[in-house]
Amino acid sequence: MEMQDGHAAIDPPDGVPVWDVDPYAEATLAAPEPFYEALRARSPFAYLAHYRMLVCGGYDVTREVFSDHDRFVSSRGVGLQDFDLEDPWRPPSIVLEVDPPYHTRTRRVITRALSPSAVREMTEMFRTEAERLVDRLLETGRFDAVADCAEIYPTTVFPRAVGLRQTDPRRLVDYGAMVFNALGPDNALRRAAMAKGPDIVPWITARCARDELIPGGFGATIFEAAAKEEITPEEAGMLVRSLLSAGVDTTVTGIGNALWCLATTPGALEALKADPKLVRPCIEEVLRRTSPVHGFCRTAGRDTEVAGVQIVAGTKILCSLGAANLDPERWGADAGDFVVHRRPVGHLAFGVGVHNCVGQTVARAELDAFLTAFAARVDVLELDGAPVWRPNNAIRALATLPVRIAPRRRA
Ligand code: OVM
Repeated sequence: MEMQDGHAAIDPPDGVPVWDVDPYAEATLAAPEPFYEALRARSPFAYLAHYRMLVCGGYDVTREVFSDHDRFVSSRGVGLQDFDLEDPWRPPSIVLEVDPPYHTRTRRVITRALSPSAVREMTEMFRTEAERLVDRLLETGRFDAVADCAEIYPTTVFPRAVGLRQTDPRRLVDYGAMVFNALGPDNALRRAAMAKGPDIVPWITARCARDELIPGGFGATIFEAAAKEEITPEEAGMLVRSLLSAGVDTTVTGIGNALWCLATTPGALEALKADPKLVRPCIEEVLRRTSPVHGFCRTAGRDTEVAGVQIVAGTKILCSLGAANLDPERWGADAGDFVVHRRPVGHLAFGVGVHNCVGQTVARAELDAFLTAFAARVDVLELDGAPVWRPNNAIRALATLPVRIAPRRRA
């Protein structure tokens, strides 16, 4: 068997267009919308000549592949590498990179740790910290919405919600970026991220020990399941690692992308200020419009067919959540616009199916606390320079977003 980028090289299935685009090129990652449109034009699938695998981005087909865990497995990795054929860079996640029935057992524990009632206990702390941060930003007036805001808020509240005794915002953000870059090919982004491993990975691993977790947090709940022998203590540590992998860079990205949407859409902040109940739909529209996690792969566990295309066992399929979330066939002709009133039910930003984001209640609560505090205090939000995107093999995030804010509209 021929290998390509850690997976079996497949031939183009009948009827599937061969395409020489590189979805992981930094220019594509930094400005993905033209790629998304060209991808949807090739629906249901295109063959990536560069990586000898499939890609999809139409809403219906992406949803079908992503939600069918029987045919399209996660246990062989959700990046380009096929874990049946190559060893992953770290022990696989026991919730992301596994299939039912094992997945059902670990997922149950992490679902409990991040349940709505567990998150509700954190909302007061989320709100207090959001108000404190926005007040500080208003004193400055001009700042980088990424370094001075989006990276500050989750690294303040999330380690406390997990119950970490020790924290390090830089390492937490960089570990997330590393885990997500690892899902791409062996490109410069992945290599630069991996180079930070020796500094970050031992520190992260140490944070996952039972004695490092304060009672009352998400982490302690996971270790309670070990005490009840639902999972082993080793599995508990691995699930805490999942919280630290998926809980920081994603929400940092969500807040940065939310401020980008508000700063670049006339009238959006005013609409939020006029109706605080619009914060929740606004969060969903930010997620749809910007897809903080832009794509994950699945692997065909057996020969199958989707939308008339024959797919052979072992085929890697890149599912472009970003493309599906902007599909005009699903969202209408204005799919590319940020429409704060849209209520985009069914967006795929948190995935779909048994692997759908288990932390989405936490993510929404953080975004809600932050945007509620922001809309209540800030009357003017303007770009103060050009936004710059930070390419990542699986995350669509900003590097910098210079903004100016003011508490009162100028005369
Ligand atoms: C994990 C995990 C879960 C979701 C996303 C993620 C790729 C990692 O369990 O480690 O980032």
